[in-house]
Amino acid sequence: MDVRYPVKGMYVWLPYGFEIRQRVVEKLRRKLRETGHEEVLFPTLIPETQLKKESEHIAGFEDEVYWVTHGGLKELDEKLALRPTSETAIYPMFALWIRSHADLPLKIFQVVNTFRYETKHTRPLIRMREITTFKEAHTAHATEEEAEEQVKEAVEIYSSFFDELGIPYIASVRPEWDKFPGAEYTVAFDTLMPDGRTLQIGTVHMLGQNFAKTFEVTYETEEGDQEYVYMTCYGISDRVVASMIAIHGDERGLVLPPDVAPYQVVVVPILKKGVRRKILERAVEVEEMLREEEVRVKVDDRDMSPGRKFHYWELKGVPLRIELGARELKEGTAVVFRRDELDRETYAFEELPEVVPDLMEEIAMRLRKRAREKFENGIFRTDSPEEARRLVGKGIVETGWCGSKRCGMRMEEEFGGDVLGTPYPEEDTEFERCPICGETAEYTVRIAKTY
Ligand code: 5CA
Ligand code: ZN
Repeated sequence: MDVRYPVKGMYVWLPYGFEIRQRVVEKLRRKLRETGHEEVLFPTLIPETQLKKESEHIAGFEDEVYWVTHGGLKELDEKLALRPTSETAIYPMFALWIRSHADLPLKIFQVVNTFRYETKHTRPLIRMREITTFKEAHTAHATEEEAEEQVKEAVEIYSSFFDELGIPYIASVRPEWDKFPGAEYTVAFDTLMPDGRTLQIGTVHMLGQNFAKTFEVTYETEEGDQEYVYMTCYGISDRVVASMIAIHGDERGLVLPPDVAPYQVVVVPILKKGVRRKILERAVEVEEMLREEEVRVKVDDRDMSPGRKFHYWELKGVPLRIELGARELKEGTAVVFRRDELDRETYAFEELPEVVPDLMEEIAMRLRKRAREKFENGIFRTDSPEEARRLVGKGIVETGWCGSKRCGMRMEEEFGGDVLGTPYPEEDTEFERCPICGETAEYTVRIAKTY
């Protein structure tokens, strides 16, 4: 991104980053379509009365809303909000669309930009005032059980999405004081960034009937009664790209999972007098061979030293580099360099169409495994408050909790982190006591320094 754009918290996507983003979004789109979600696109502006209708919701977002007050010089009759999220845009339309049980479940999503006047330190991809890749899904159901099932499905969709990108995560039920404004409860996905702080990379909210009651979203049951629907919503943003970059990257730059890499293979010809043309021809041959296997491949024939090209593509995170010189030409081989392990291996030229797809799969698995191991090493379990204080900041600390807000707040203060919540799905705690009050631990609770 170009971070020099002159509005705080707003950044410019550049072509290479944009292509990575596109592939990440497409992956998510596919998963949502496969599970019966349909894509829609709502307007960016929300009338003030509509935004303010759900009291808890607006209380949560009030400080973060950008307002459009004028059309040209004329003051608008009603202020319009730039959507901070779209519940209050979408649900009044749900009320019009949903008539009977036959219209349910309704599962839609959109990928849009949303606006939040964030007051915490803004950063590209992580805390933006214009969130440029806000994928929000919204669903309506006849029964509470079906809505609960939808929460589970959403958690599964996100889990497999993160898995494929090699992003490790844990899911937690956020504490009451940190749930989504207007929700019954929130399940959040957190990953661990290299500096020991967690990043919330996705959330699934059980909305119950709260918004349905506010916006009169009802349906006619088989018996002919009018009932409120149960709703869920869940979202993912640019933060997924941020965590992918931060978690897999190294001191040479990006390391991209082959799935979302704009180029999966770059071919660098190492030209030598006398055989220049032959080497270039060989490079193009490799390109064609791999393209046939649906590999995204590029021959870098720029007039630049091979060393500089190596650095250039390493910085960009291209998973595999094929080096072709006079020696390879003579021996009928190719040198293949792996970006993840920074390792070279020589293969017979004809083997490439088989070797390259295999290596890409291996790289994806290796990235995922390496990230998962590091993540597991950043999860600490302790029942000692001193230990907890020492470990918060190094990663995620799990300890016992009586469940009271008072003790939760005290943990935040004394341990110097935020309460991420309790494990999802719910599990019996291994801890005996709450380290603050000494009462029986009802839950395992997670605390970490957060972004
Ligand atoms: N309507 C619901 C579900 S879409 C909603 O708005 N949930 S949210 O507030 O939790 O946002 C969804 C996700 O967007 C969060 O889990 C977080 O990963 C991401 N997100 C939130 N604020 C920002 C921001 N300022 N910049 C980048 N990503 C953000
Ligand atoms: Zn307690």
